[in-house]
Amino acid sequence: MTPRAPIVLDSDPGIDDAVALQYLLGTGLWDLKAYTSVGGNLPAEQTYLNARALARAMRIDTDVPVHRGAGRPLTRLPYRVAADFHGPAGLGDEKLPDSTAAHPAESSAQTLLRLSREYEGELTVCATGPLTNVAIALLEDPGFARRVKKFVFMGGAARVPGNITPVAEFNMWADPDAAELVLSSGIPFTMVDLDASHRWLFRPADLAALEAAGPGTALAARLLRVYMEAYRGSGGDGTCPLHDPLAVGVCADESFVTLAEGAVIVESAAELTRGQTVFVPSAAGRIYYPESPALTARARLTGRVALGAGPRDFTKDFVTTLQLWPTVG
Ligand SMILES: [Ca+2]
Repeated sequence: MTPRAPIVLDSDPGIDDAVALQYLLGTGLWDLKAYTSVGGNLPAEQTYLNARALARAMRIDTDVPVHRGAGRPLTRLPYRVAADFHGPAGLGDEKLPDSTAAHPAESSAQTLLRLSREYEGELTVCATGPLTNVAIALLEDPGFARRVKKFVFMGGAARVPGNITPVAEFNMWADPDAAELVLSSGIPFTMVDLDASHRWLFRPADLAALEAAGPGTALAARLLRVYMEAYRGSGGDGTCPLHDPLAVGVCADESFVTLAEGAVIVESAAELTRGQTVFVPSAAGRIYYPESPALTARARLTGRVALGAGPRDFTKDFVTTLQLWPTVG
């Protein structure tokens, strides 16, 4: 049997973050070394409490430490509550009990740094919230970028509209300075953006399958029902995207998406286009900004960007895999 690979999930739970954690555990592929919370969908203290409660509900709180993220974005005002999509406390209508685990002194960013040293060249980092913690780790030690094996994040919109402004995806918008710092660090990144996540939808039939699967998926089904209603309320068709779970899926199998090589430059100066992710494809082989040596150099810091769905059915894998990790509550 292949040993399970070390991973950190850096997350701002949040409904889709919550089911992304259950999906990660269900795959059986990963050795989850830490669950590092970050502010985003909610203020940092609430995402930390939600992460602890989820760790308990998923029966990992005695094995996997949960860490507290930075109290605010790098330069912006504190995170606010995205209650429209995630409910007033971030997890729909749930009131999950807190874990009884001790509160670790180590912050999320410190944990990322420590694990990047302990598992140099092996560690996968999956981020499903704003990139504040990862940016702080890089500010503390730029070597973080070359020690991680792979950095996969949910965020951005390469060629499709945004979901918080016409051009910006929420995670990139919430801390654009952090995002630009991370994506210009040389870290080997894979961006799982709206271009891909809006292609793998969770449908009423999938919800029915989870509801029929018994108590182990009841929490996920209740959360996803709220999430689907939120999307319906904002003009959706009764389905919801699987943003954060897809990023976890891509950590193990890139065939869920179609990838292209290129730079992603995040707008962090202008307010109108704050958090816009400008995708500069490598394939074209041309220089897009000949009059700006800085942008020309920046465009050479490339990674992999999801531009659409891939051949393997992610929604199907998600629904099956959740059932392999029953939760309590
Ligand atoms: Ca998230």
